[in-house]
Amino acid sequence: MWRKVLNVSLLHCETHRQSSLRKLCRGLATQLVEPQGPSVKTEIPGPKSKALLQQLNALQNAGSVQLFADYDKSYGNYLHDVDGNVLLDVYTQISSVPLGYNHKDLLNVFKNDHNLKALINRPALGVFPGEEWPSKLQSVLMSVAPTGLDHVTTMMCGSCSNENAFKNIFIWYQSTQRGASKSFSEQEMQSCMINQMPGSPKLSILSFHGAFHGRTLGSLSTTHSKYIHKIDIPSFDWPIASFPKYKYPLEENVRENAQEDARCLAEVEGLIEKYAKKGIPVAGIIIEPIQSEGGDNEASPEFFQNLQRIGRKHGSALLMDEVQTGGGPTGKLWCHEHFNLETPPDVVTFSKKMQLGGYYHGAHMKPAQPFRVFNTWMGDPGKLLLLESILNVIKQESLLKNVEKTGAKLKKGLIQAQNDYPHLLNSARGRGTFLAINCASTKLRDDIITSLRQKGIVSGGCGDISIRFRPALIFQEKHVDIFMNKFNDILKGLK
Ligand code: PSZ
Repeated sequence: MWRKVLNVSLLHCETHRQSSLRKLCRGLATQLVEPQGPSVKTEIPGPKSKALLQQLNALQNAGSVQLFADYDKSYGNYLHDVDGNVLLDVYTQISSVPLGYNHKDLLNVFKNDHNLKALINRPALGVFPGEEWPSKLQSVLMSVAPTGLDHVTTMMCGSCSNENAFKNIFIWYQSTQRGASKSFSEQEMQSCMINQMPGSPKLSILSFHGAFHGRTLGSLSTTHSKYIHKIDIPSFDWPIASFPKYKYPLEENVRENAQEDARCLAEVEGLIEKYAKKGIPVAGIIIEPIQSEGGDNEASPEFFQNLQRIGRKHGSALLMDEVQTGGGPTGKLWCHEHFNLETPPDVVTFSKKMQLGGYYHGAHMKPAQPFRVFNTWMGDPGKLLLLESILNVIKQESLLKNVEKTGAKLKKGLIQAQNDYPHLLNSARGRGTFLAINCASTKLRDDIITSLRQKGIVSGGCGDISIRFRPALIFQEKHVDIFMNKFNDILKGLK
């Protein structure tokens, strides 16, 4: 109805030849309003989604597709599907939509011709960057750089950010071994061409059980969340340590959880020593501030502080993978800033909510020669323009404060639910709106997610038994109420 009125008034505008009025009407037409709540008209996926699924399946394996969305109609916290269903989205494209759908400021970014040209004329940034690139990097990405990291390398996605960060760490490690001023030997230059030592050295990245760092060949060797990601793919022999598994509530299990930290840290140190002896030294340690795909597993600030100390003692760099945690959902732009590390991590990777991939790093990580970390696009100026607007909105609308407030309410609701249904739910946890809760079994978790979808809520699972929450930063307390009502209805039915 509202759309019809706007369309009619737009037509009316066209009959006037006054461009200012036309502009005003166009502005109005983009002012979609957020629905009051979800509305579900068909089973999900509905008939149209199913037909499209068939069409897509003829071209590729589309077995992971849940529904087809209508991105013209989707708005704010609500995802519309092609069957006319309207769903409250607490999953946001695997945690990658900071301002919800069709935010007005983002709709305006490419209405500016200059910005549109930056989008269309996508450069090979490593060779032909535009005049504005250095100043945009400075004013946008560096304005939110983690404390102490004054360099940035842009990339495409999360996997390739980690992948290139590994390369960067290996380059740094070898330069410390060789002495930065020394040039490559003839033997190194020749042997690397046939994947042999010493030019292709045996080095490793230590990762953690349950970790997810991407699916490209190098990053996949550090991913350990599900076998389906890894099976049939060759992997490096790199060390894998246990990630802490805490007992909840944290306040009641302080001693056990501290012991768990100590156990895992001892394992890290043991593995670093073992791999050094094996002739595959650990050049770097990669870790998520909160393990996400692996089940929203948290570790304490003390764990991270001690991990950094161990790395430093053995000459291994620390890479914080903030691909999923970065961009504000924990209440800080970078989750590791909750940990009070003694010194900045050596590398922090990002993607998802940040729109483009990449990594921040210290000056020591800057390769001495060009073309060592490089690809055609190396990021995307168009995405940086979107990020510029996103960061402005985060600041203007105090969205990190909003995340804290909304997250506190959601966490309270989840704790209440686990107290009411202790046989179904436990271990509510997380920071900001980056929250999760465990279900009594995998089947129960999957059933709850399916029931939520049928009630108009898009949520996601992680690990074997967890439901995770990854709403946009604009998620508000009223949305928490809508979610909790539906969630409690389902739990009541399961009693
Ligand atoms: O199944 C998948 O491939 C998924 S589901 C969620 C992700 C991937 N997350 C991506 C991710 C991440 O969460 C962390 C902590 N590090 C790296 C990645 C990889 O990012 P992309 O998917 O952009 O390559």
